[in-house]
Amino acid sequence: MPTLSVAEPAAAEPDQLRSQIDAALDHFSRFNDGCPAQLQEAIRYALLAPGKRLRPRLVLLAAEACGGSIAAALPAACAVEMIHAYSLVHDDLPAMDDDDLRRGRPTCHKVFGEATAILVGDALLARAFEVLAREIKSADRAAGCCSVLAQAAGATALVGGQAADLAGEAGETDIRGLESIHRRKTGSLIAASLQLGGLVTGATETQLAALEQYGCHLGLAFQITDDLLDVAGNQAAVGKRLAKDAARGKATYPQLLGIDASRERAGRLIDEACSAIGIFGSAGEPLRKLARSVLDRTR
Ligand code: GRG
Repeated sequence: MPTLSVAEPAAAEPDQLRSQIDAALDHFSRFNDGCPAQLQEAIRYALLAPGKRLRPRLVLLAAEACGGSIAAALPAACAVEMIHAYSLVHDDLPAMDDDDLRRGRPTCHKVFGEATAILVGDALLARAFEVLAREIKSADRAAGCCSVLAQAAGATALVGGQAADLAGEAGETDIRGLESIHRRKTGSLIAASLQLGGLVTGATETQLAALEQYGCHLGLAFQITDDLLDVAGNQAAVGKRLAKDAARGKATYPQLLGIDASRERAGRLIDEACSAIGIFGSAGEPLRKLARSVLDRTR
């Protein structure tokens, strides 16, 4: 894997962050000759598709809040986006959520076939840890990042939440069951993103604990707004099929709490997320701004 060289931006403005993230994802998704051309094309189709890049932004902003640099945090930002992209590709498969639209485009298996889509997920999962292990310039910090991301992607978190969801564990009326699934399926990678940003920077225990709290509140709020978009969003803007949860009789926040109460709950969680990172002072403002933007999101 060639070394990534990045210019440090003057300030971490959202669009600058996005172009830095996309350039790094482009870099890390070029494989050498052992990777068949069609597999590489499919990996890049899934990874470079126009998602919001929420998780990598969180990594970078957490690193900055802790006094670190964007350049040092970019490999971790890419690693978490690779895990996220793999989970979307696998979630869209017929054996799981069976979707044909993702990020405004046909899903990976619709374009490249199911077998290739499974392999895309497998390759992204492996690449994420390769990038962390090779690119983080301290063996201890790299090991810490691998441990956090493996836990968040594993059987007690992302994969466990997905399994519980597929098994219909939440039932149709159980808010605690619903939150348990979302904390694992959605919240774990979001919380891990914050931890990664702190870990690459050598954050203190107090800073990591504040980021953990922020990540937990934000993760749940993000899922509530996802459920609200599923009910009342614009499909062209969201870029995926909507109203699927209701059609499948799945529990959602709007269905259990109503739309207004769901919005209020998301708002309270965002307030709590913003308070949790008070220790960072003005260095935490970009994270607070990002959290507030989740409440108004249209995609
Ligand atoms: C296959 C192990 C495995 C897990 C799948 C990603 C996932 C878990 C399921 C997709 C359905 C869903 C509602 C997941 C909750 C997380 C979520 C809201 C994903 C979409 O994240 P965004 O909105 O997507 O950040 P973009 O495309 O913008 O990156």
